[in-house]
Amino acid sequence: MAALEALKEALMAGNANKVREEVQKALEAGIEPGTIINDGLIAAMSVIGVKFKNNEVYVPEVLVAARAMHAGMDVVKPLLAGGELGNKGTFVIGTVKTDLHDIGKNLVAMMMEGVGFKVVDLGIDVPVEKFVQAVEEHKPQIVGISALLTSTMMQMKKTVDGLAAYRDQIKIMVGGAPVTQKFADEIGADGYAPDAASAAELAVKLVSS
Ligand code: B12
Repeated sequence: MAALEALKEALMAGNANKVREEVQKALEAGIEPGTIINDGLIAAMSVIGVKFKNNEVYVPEVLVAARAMHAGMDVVKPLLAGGELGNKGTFVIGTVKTDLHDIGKNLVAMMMEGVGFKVVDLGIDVPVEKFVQAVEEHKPQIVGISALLTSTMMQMKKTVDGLAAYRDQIKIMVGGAPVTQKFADEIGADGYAPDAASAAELAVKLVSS
């Protein structure tokens, strides 16, 4: 959508103030919050994700773009409660025990909020028991597990195993650079996605199936 081009450019440049301004302008122009999120914020963040994969941008650019996306989300989020995106339920997410990477997890969390989930972020270095406790407490529809190190992938399996008693209540999604669809199938996860935008699409599919 042409009206969102300036917003997308500001986000890709990591200019949080400009993103806030452009979101405000888009709202004043009558563009729906859901459209601003999907066709503006998420669309631009997806471009950054692809550029990162192709080594055209690096971690600092990803971080400033993510921060700019947050700034934009903060402006639209209050308008979403009960809005057109609806309430998809609760999404619990965390990075597995002994793994301290959280940039990708945070992007996934943000995208989930964008498509209407209430997100409970358990942070990094999350032991199996903490995932279990969060399921007991928050009764989520989906649990997302992130791992960035080959050495922590088995921790992901342990987490899936640890949640066995809840599998009739929750769907489990896994992701992170070393994770593949094949690995996700092997450890018995319900879903895998290679990036935050497809993770959000898959989550919506999982709760509506
Ligand atoms: C930034 C970074 C760090 C930062 C982390 C900062 C932070 N706050 O996260 C710091 C410096 C702390 C770090 C530390 C280490 N790191 Co590091 N790190 C990276 C780096 C450069 C980028 C990772 C990243 O943020 N990518 C950007 C995000 C957007 O991508 P992403 O995480 O893949 O997430 C996307 C998808 O995977 C998916 N996704 C992610 N999570 C989930 C979850 C679900 C449910 C779903 C559906 C999808 C999904 O969606 C995301 C968004 O699109 C990578 C190299 C690389 N190019 O990937 C190495 C890398 C991951 N690190 C590596 C290593 C070895 C380490 C250290 C062991 C280094 C050391 N010797 O100290 C430590 C380990 C610390 C620990 N215990 O965890 C290796 C891992 C090798 C391996 N195969 O195991 C890598 C690949 C670098 C390398 N080539 O050697 N690291």
